[in-house]
Amino acid sequence: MTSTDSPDCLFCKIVAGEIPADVVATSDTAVAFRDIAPKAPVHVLVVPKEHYPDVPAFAATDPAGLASVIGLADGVASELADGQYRLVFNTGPKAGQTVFHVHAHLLAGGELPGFA
Ligand code: DGP
Repeated sequence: MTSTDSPDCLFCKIVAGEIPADVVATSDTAVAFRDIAPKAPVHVLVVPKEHYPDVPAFAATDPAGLASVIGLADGVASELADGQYRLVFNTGPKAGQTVFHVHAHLLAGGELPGFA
């Protein structure tokens, strides 16, 4: 499934440039843009251009694409922060996933609160 196969998907529309976003980096296969409701000094969402609903579907179908998302996130963390970061893939509504186009939350900048 490609991004254009999901016309109602918010992040497909951002990837397509149909909805504005503060894009901080792109690659051939992924786009990184600032989260609209940041939870850290640097809070960027990194999404593949192709549409997958969540990270297990993405990993099962395109593991190289998942590696590319992580690589783009790493580069953004070095560019906008000090290269130390947290990556979060919320998976499923009970875990807080609200947009069903796989996305990595890149959280960085300053001391991040611990969890668990
Ligand atoms: P999640 O809850 O894991 O599905 O994360 C979805 C994130 O998407 C959430 O942190 C807020 C962000 N978000 C929602 N709508 C928009 C939008 O229109 N633009 C941007 N940049 N971020 C959005």
